[in-house]
Amino acid sequence: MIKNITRKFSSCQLTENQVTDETVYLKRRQVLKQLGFAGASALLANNAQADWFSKEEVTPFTTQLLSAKNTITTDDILTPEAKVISHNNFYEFGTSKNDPIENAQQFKVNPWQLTISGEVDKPITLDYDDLYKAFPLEERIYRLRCVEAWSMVVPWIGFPLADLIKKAQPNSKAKYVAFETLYDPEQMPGQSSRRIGGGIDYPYLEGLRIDEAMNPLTLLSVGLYGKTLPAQNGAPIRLVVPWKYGFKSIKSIVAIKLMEKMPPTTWNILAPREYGFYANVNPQVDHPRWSQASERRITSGGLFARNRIETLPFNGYGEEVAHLYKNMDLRKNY
Ligand SMILES: Nc1nc2c(c(=O)[nH]1)N[C@H]1C(S)=C(S)[C@@H](COP(=O)(O)O)O[C@H]1N2
Ligand SMILES: [Mo]
Repeated sequence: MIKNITRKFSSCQLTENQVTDETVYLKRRQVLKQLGFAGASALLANNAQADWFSKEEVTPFTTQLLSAKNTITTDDILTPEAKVISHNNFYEFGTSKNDPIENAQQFKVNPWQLTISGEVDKPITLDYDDLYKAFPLEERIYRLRCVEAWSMVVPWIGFPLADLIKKAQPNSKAKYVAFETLYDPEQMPGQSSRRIGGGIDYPYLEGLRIDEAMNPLTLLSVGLYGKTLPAQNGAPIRLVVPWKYGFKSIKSIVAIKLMEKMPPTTWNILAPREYGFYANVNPQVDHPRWSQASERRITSGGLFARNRIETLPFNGYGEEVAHLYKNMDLRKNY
């Protein structure tokens, strides 16, 4: 299921199709055609972010295949891009799955500033361009498992969070990492209305233990499907922690702070009995209101409608991360 291969991208700002992967996208395009999806390109033509399979010519590889022992991909079938960018949780733009794609289109991501501060010797500020240029970008195909029991398979583009943290030189007090989403009620309607924003106290906050943050799987993502990240997926930069429930993968990050104490996190504050700080994907521990033993994999639908699958411990990434939790009882919720 897991292969030790990743595609590395040269560090440059991504533009549409600049980093299209032939093997994946051409194949999918053929599959879609065979299934009679040729007309789908017309439906998507209005959306510049969504037309990779409307193009007759696909830009040739700008990527190199190389083996990298710390990065992984999967053989799982990718969730179609049109679904990845239209079925979202981003409560700052509304609580329905289709609210973010509708309400985030005017979201301004440039200029942007991301600061790394706290228990570090070298605080860092990344400006918009730095997000794409400061570190080598690579593609990671990860499963994303939402606590609501649906999942996707997404080809992210980004760089390991560890690269950034190392550069900031954490001191010996740095035990946790806190993350904060932009607070801008004028742009984010959910932040100015509790009804639209689902009653969350914004800004959205998340956190990891330092060893989780430094794990090679933990990614800061700036793109997906070979393009810059759409606003609704957390532009310009979001976290992806594939072995944890999706709510840990905080979007549109403006601040990363190294901390001595465990930081407060949004869903844990709101409902501590339902959402732990760790929130590792765990089929043995049900949500108080539903089972976590299985999940609905979001696919192209139709012919692939049989998509109820078993949920795997750590979302299938146990080999990479189970050692981080040796001392924890996996039958309990954390
Ligand atoms: N700032 C912020 N980050 C967020 C959320 C949110 O509402 N606000 N939702 C989370 C949840 S519950 C999930 S499942 C993922 C969804 O990411 P996607 O829309 O790219 O699939 O984003 C997470 N990050
Ligand atoms: Mo989620």
